[in-house]
Parts: sequence; C-alpha cells; structure tokens
Amino acid sequence: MESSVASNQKSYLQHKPYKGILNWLLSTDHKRIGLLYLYSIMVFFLIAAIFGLLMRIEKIAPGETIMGPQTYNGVFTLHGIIMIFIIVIPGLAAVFGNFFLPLLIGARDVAFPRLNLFSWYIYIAGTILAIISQFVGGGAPDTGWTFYVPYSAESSTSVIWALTAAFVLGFSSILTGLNFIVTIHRLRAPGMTWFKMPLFPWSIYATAWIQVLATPIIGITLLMVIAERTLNIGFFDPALGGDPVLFQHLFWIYSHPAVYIMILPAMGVVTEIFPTFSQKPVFGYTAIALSSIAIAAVGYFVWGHHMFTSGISYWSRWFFSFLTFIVAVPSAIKVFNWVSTMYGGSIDMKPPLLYAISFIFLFMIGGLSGLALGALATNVHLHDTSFVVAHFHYIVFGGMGFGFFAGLHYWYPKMYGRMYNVRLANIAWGILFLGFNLLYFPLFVIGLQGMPRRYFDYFPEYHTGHLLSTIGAFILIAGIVLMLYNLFFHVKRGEKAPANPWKGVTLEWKVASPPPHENFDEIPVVTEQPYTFKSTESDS
Ligand code: HEM
Ligand SMILES: [Cu+2]
Repeated sequence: MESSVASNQKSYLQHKPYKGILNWLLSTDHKRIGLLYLYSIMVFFLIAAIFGLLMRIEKIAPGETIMGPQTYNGVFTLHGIIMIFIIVIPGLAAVFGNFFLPLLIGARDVAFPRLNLFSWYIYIAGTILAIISQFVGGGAPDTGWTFYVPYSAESSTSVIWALTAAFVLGFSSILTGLNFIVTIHRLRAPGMTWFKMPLFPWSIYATAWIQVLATPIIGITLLMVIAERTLNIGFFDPALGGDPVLFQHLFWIYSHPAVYIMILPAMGVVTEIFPTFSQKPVFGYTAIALSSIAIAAVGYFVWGHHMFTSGISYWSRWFFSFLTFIVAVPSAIKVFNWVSTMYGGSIDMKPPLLYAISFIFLFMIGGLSGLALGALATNVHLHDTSFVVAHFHYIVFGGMGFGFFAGLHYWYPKMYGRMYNVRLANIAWGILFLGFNLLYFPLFVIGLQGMPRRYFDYFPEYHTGHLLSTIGAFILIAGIVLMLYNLFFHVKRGEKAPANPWKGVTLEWKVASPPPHENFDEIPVVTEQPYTFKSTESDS
C-alpha cells in the first residue's frame, strides 16, 4: 500500500465553508461531528463528576455533612442519568466511531452524513430535557437512573422530564447505530473483505446492532411509565393492577446489553493499541472479531441477573446465573488475546499503552467481581450494597473510561495534528490510576460488610472505607484535570505530529495529521490483513 501522505486537500480543521461556529453546527463531516460529541461529552462528564465528588464529600463522615437525604437522592439520580445515558452510551462509539470508523475502513464519510449530524442534535435535545428536569415542577427526579416502579410512577418529582430525556437520547443512539451498520456494509474500501477489516470497526459493528435492536425496548418501556403517570394506565403499578417485576424485565432486557454498548467500543480501541505498541500482528484476529459478535449476542440473555432478589422463580434464577457465566467467556478470550499480542513484542510503554494495560487490569477486577454478583448464592448478600457500586465503576469507568482515555491518547495526534507532552500524560495517568483505585476499592470491602448503596449516611463502622474513598475521589479528579489540561491547553506548545507517530499500520495512519477534509484523495485498495507489520517499513 502506498504510504504517501501529501494531499491536495485542506485538513478537515481548515476546511471552512461557513462562517465561524457554523462550521461546527452545520458540518456533516464525520470528523467534526466526532469532535462535537467529544466536547459535549467532556463538558457533561465534568458536571457529573462534580456530582460524584459532592456525594463523596457528603459521605466523608457519618451523619449529614453537606446535604440531606432528598438532595442526595436527586444528586445520585442526576449523576447516574448523565453518566449512563449522556456519556457512556454514546461515548466511544459516537466520538471515535464517528471520527475513525470511516478512516479505518477507507471511506470518505459515514453512509448518511446528514443523519449523523441530526443524531447529534437529538442528543443535545435529550440532554437539555435532562437539565430542565432539575428545575421544573416537583424538583429534581429522585428515582435513580433505573426508574424502578412503582416509585417512579408515584414520586412527586419531575420524573416525566427525565423519562422523556432518556427516550429522546435513545433515538440518537439508534440512528447512530443504523448509520454505522450501513457504513460498514456498504463503504469498506475495495479489497477489504470482512476478515480484512480492522478490529475497532468490528467492535463498532457489534455495538451498532445492540443499539438498533435493544434501544427500542427501553424507549417503549419509558413511554409506558409516562402513560402510567399521565393517563393512569396500569402497566406496572400494582395499585392500578400492573406488575412491577414486568418493568424490571423490560428495563434490564435493554440495560444489560447496554453495558456492552458501552464496553465493546472500548475493547475495540485497546485492540488497535496493543499491536501498534508491540509492533506485532494482533494475536487471534478471528477470535477477537467473533467474540465481539458473541458478546453482543449472548448479552441479550442474561438480564435476569439484576433480578435475583425480585421474586422471579427458582429455575429462572438458576438459568440466568448459569448464562451469566457463559457471557464471561468471550471477554476472557479477548483478554487472553491482548496479552498474547504483547507477548514477545517490542513493547513501547507510551501513554496509550499505559491506559490500555490499566484497562485490562481494571476490567478484570470489574469482571471477576461481576462473577461474584452473577453467582446466585453470593448475589443475594451483595445485592444493593456498595460492592455493586464498586463493581460497575470498575467496569464502566475502569473499562470504558480508561478505554476512552487510551483512545484519546492514541489518536490525539491524528485528530489535532499535535503531540501532547508525554511526561505530563504519564504523571496524569499515575494520579488517575491511584485515585481511581482508592476511590472504588474500599467500596468492595465495606459492601461485603453490608454497606447499602444509595444511602446518604452510614454507621460509624464504615467510616474508614468511606473516608479513603472520598480522598480517592479528590485524587482522581486531580488526575482528570491534569490529563485534560495536558491535552487541551498545554498541547498548544506541543510540536507538530507526523502522519504516523506510533508506527501504526491501519489506514488512518496513511493520511496526514490532521486528516484531509475528505480523508483520502484516492480510495485505497486493500490487499493485506490489517495488522501486517513489516520490519522493513521505514518510519514516516
Ligand atoms: C468521576 C468520578 C466519579 C465519582 C466520584 C463517582 C461517585 C459515585 C457515587 C458516590 C455514587 C453513589 C453511590 C451510592 O450512594 O449508592 C455513584 C453512583 C453511580 N455512578 Fe458514579 N462516580 C464517578 C464516575 C462515574 C462514571 C464514569 C460512571 C459511568 C457510568 C458512573 C456511573 C454511576 C452510576 C450509574 C451510579 C448509580 C446511580 C444510582 O444508584 O442510581 N459514575 N457514583
Ligand atoms: Cu447485567
């Protein structure tokens, strides 16, 4: 494949057909839309992280410190809604999927560029509704992001606004998924057969199917709660003749697969990073590609593990517990393959690899504690304790969050055409990693001892755990701030990035940094497997 990077087009950042900010608001360029998502997600992440910090400050000592129980309920609900529906569900797919999927498969854009921009507007509309819900009617919703009935049918807070917000956000997710599916089917470069496609696109493909197939279920379920509240139709509320357990089934039939919407693209990102920083072909290409599909498929059949204590039958509990153990297999296959990819490679310990390796480490802790929760006998004791809070933060933040940071450090030079300060990035990683574990690990311990989740107060015997956790939260936030400072402010002093700073071999590294407006002057023709490292290949 030719490695010429000179292009007769302007870079996408210099391509400005409109005036000022309109170049962002009206652009249908997948790269600019990816950045739109990146900036919105970063802003909302900082807001939601501050809510997390406020909760931790409340729990720095037993008794009420900075807020009462009702405020705490509102704060953890908003923290959960923003983190889940506004940050991690669009997350990597919307940011890196948009920016890099077309580049990695050798296309000029996604299949439906206008629909792509429209999805971002729907996303913003949903977000605005979530913000409004804090200020109208009966006050901030206090149901938790899970909207469990009958409480969510009865709470006097503005639950309807929050439900509508999540409903609207779902459309953005579905349309993005649809766009990516069609893009992958129709726009792969000539010669790029399915099994010559890089693995990040494979993970996006698996994710997109979940977005398209699972999201409508949550949409209709949220509408049913709205109908119950406004029209008094008894779907879920026993007082109206409904069944509350039905809600939990419908909610988790979506929300379990949704954790794979969050994690699969992160797995895809680190799968790109390991071969590059080991300068070795990925180990077990086919196994990694197909395990993404397997995770997406099996993930539909384990939702009952959220309901072991909700009064479902003995056999369904047994069965869901069993299936939960099956879904761990394809994830374990991936971990095995990542480690084998590094084995014997010439490892270059740069920030993207640091984040990718910590992804494996944290994801393993999250996954193994997930098996403790998936086992019926232990679940009954651990359900609704802070053990669960620790488990899902290790998965979503340790997994998806660190995967996101890995991708950001890996592709940053390509996206902006500048190098960040590597030393500062390493320091920020160290602070983040330390803070993260100090924040969440104690929650495993006090959870085992019986500390319930979603409580604003606790008995004095849990004090040490909570204190450590709160200190960890401050350290973590400091790490995040340093990381963002390095990437978005300090970088102005950084040197220009070459087209291929890490010696990657996938197609995005064959175009200039930042990429030209239409990515490729000529669509490349693909003849080889995606991870063919030639030791003779000279650095560009
Ligand atoms: C930035 C630092 C973060 C801090 C300090 C933090 C802290 C907390 C705290 C204290 C709780 C309440 C636990 C309880 O009272 O039961 C919580 C709940 C939660 N967090 Fe975080 N968190 C952070 C990041 C994240 C991220 C990245 C996600 C992404 C998914 C996330 C998702 C959630 C969810 C879904 C809940 C459950 C809310 C509920 O119970 O309804 N958090 N977090
Ligand atoms: Cu689940």
